[in-house]
Amino acid sequence: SFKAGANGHILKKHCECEQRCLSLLMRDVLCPYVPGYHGDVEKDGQKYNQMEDLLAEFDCPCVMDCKMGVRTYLEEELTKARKKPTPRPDMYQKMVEVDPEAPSAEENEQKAVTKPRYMQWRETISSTATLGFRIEGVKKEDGTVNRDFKRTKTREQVMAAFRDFVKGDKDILSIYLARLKEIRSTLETSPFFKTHEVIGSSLLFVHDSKGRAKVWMIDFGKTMALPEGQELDHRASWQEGNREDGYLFGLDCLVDIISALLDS
Ligand code: 4IP
Ligand code: ADP
Ligand code: MN
Repeated sequence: SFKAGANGHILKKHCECEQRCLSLLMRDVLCPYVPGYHGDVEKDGQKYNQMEDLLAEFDCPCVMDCKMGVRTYLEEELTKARKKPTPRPDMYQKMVEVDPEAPSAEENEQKAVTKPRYMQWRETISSTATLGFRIEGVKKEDGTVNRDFKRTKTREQVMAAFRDFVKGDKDILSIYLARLKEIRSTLETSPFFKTHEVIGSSLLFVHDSKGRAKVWMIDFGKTMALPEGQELDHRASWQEGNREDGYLFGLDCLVDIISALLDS
């Protein structure tokens, strides 16, 4: 769903929700931590959002995508699945590929699961449910991609993955840590962040062998404005209806884990 665009921009398949968020973010204190947004364009009959290529300033970048929050689906997907459950054979398939024992007898019968059921299962086999974030994938400098983190769950497993990602380089880790703390303190004052439920968004870690390292917030396809007057804490636990996402809970854990790596 991505394409290379003009003057170093990248094109991501258009999404109304993401467009709205990126536009608002350009005027928010979070602006330095999200890709620059350059409006929408149409190419070969498909609409795209045009944004800054975050990898442009790096040589052979190493990239890690961490999906933030304790919850990875919208509350409305839960309501929908209850009212009118859509069987998802594709998600059943993805589930048995990781763990044939995971589906219930009924799910095995249907050869399908609902979306929230799949998403919750993904949250609990990974670190999402306990640490408030999970590693989605890593791209090495040679371009090889590793998406095999579905069962990376414990603090120790996450630490090992980060250690491997930076190849033990503490200078890179300390740049990452400083940037994460900067993002955290900015999030705590951001009007945008206070008034949005941030679901399925990632922190993108990028470094290269020249010692450059940076982190950005990306993917606002499921970031929703709250009703007028409502605000989120982003650390409180989620109860259905309160729309808490656990974003800062996860960021606190991430900061803690990288600090521990630096101290070891
Ligand atoms: C995917 O599961 C991811 O959770 C996607 O989220 C989600 O897209 C997909 O839902 C779901 O199948 P795996 O990562 O286990 O393959 P993201 O795009 O943030 O990675 P949504 O639409 O929820 O963003 P479906 O319903 O699109 O298949
Ligand atoms: P999706 O909605 O399909 O999950 P994301 O926005 O999360 O898409 O992006 C998927 C991947 O594409 C990210 O993990 C990252 O590697 C890459 N990516 C996304 N946005 C940018 C960007 N602005 N610059 C460079 N790479 C990006
Ligand atoms: Mn994503």
